[in-house]
Amino acid sequence: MGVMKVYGVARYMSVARVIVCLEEVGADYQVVPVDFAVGEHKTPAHLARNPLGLIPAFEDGDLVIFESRTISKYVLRKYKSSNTDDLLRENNLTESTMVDQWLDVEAHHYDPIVFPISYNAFVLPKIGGIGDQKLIDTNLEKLKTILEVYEAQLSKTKYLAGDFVSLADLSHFPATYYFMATPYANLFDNYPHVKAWWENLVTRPSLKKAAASMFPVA
Ligand code: GS8
Repeated sequence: MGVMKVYGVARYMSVARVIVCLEEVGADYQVVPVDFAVGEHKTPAHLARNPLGLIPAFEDGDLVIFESRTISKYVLRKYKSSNTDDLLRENNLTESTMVDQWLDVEAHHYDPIVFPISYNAFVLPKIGGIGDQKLIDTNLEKLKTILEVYEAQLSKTKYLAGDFVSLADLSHFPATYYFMATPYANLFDNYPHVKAWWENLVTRPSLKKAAASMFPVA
C-alpha cells in the first residue's frame, strides 16, 4: 500500500484540518496539489474522489473518502496507537459523545460563521479578490452569540469536550487561525476563556506544522 494522499492545497482551511490530524499521529502522507485555477477540482478524476468537486479528497490504498472531519476521524482511528492524546476518546462513551457534540457545534454553528469571515476578510484579499463586507458584518454579529456559548463552556472545562484536548478543539484551528489575522481578531478579547483556550491550542506542534504550509498570517 502506498503512502496516504491528501488531494488539495494545504493553505485551504478544510485541507489544513486533515493535515493537523496527520501531524498529530506522525503519519506518512503526501499532499497532491489540485489546481483550482484550471478547474482541476471539477475534472472527472477529482470528482471520482470528491463528487462535490471540493477539496480535500483522501486516498489510502483502495479507500477514497472526502469531507475533512470524516478524513480526520479516519486518520485518528487508523493510527490509534500513535494518537497519544486519544483525540476521539472512543474507549469512553460519555467522553467520545462530548467530542462528537462539540465537533458538530464546530461544523454546523462555528464554521459557517467564522469560515466566511476568514475567507472574505483574509483569504480573498490575499489571492487578489475583494471580500464581501456585508457578509463579514452579518457573521461578526452572529459570532458574538456563539462565542458566549464557548465562553460559558470553557469557563467550566479546559477544552470544549472536557478537561482533555480532542478533535473538537483541533477542528477549530484553520478558520480561527485566519480569523486571528483579520482586523476583527480583538473580538476574542471579550471572551477571556476562549482567548486562553485558543492561545494554548496554537502552541501544539501539529498546528504549527500545518500553519507552515498555510498563508502567512503576519
Ligand atoms: C468543505 C470543503 C470545502 O469547502 C470539508 O471537507 O470539510 N465540508 C467540506 N473546500 C473548499 C476549500 S476549503 O477552504 C473548496 O474546495 N472550495 C473550492 C470551490 O468552492 O470551488
